[in-house]
Amino acid sequence: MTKELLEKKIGERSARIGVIGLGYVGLPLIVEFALKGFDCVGFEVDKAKVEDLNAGRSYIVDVSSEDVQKCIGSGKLSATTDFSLLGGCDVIVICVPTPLRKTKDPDMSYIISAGNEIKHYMRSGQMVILESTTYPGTTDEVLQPMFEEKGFAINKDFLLAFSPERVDPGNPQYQTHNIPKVVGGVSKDSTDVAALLYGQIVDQVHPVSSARVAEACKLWENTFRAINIGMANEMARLCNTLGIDTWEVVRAAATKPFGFMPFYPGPGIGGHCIPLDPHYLSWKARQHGFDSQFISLAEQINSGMPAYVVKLVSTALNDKKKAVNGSKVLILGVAYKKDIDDMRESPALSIIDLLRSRGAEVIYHDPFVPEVTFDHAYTIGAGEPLHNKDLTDELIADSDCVIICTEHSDVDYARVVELAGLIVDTRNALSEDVRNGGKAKIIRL
Ligand code: SAJ
Repeated sequence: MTKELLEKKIGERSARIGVIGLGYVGLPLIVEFALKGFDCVGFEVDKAKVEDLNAGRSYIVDVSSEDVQKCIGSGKLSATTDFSLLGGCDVIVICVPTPLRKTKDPDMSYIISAGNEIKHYMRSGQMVILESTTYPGTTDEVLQPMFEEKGFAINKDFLLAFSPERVDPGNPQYQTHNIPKVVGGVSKDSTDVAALLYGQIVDQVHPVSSARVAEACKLWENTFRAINIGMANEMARLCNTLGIDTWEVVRAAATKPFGFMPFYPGPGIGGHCIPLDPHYLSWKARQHGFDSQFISLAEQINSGMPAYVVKLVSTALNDKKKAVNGSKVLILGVAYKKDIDDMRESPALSIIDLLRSRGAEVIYHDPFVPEVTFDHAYTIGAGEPLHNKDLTDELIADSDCVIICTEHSDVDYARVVELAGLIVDTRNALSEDVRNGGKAKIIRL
């Protein structure tokens, strides 16, 4: 039976592991398995990634090129675009994107494409694990029938499980090995063997009774964040209305040693997870006639923050008898969160678009992001990329308003406060001393 066969191979680390999708989830995962001595094959549709990896170069901030070189050099890791090699893998982990369509419905095309590749080359004795964040039911409703259509039977011929990824890009404290791994199979055998597999590379594995529980767990985690960030953003607007310092309130509330977890207001939420994942849950719920009000309310508040920031800018310029139209606005930090280079769903894109559509000249400085491109979803500038500008004294002094969108660590904020006339700080990046050290008028969320 597949269980015994795979348990033996995993135990003696002779199991050959395939990972489909070598992005911020798949690459750290496959490198962990390769460093532990498993023979690994990474499957990618992006030739450039394959070439980088086989040349020993990492393109993911949390994976060192040294580790990639070690794995490639030892022959434990290779990357390929040739999906026929899937047939030679004992375990296949799917780490492909799960974006939203324009209609905010799940885009399952990447999972289905990966499933079809696996199905095409499938042989008896394999285990498939899905890590991509998706709605409860995907593993047993979408993937399992694909493999059974080919005449394979669960447990007898294959095992199938879901294990949510929990990568927090740029987090120096938590990396693959010390983030507890939730694992749920479509059968007990699947749960047991998937738990055994992950136990080879992570300190703590948490088995659950089904793939659906594991899928729902991930969405609960990220929905929890989206809703609490939404609450922080609404509280910021409420405190602003009452003339209360939001950040001082959150800092004070965070002194409560139990029953409270601080979240902070910001210019909106970015990344490929928090803005999107809750919609996978609400979409599935709607299929069963359940309307999740919290998810849609959080989306409404969070997606409204860029416009709120632009309103703050407009009011502040107006107080200086300036219009947005014709003003020069400098954006500090455009990545979706601090000290990373990822632009996906970054609220800075919406802020830039709103300002430019109102006639402002917008420039940006972000040491992590050399170029920003706008697709046709934005009002103007589609196809006309913006390029990172060096943070010179002139650039700061010439701006009518500086917006701190992302609080990267390596920016000299004291110099910005000294030279700028007006600053809108959406991240509380400016300490009280820095705020008091310069002449700039400072507006905070
Ligand atoms: N944000 C706020 N206020 C906050 C926290 C975050 O405005 O209090 C914003 C951030 O600036 C960012 C967005 O929300 O634009 C998402 O931030 P995030 O910290 O959730 O970061 P992600 O999306 O890169 O990673 C998250 C993981 N982060 C944490 O748990 C801290 C985790 O939820 C998941 O492992 C990951 O998404 C994922 O891949 O699902």
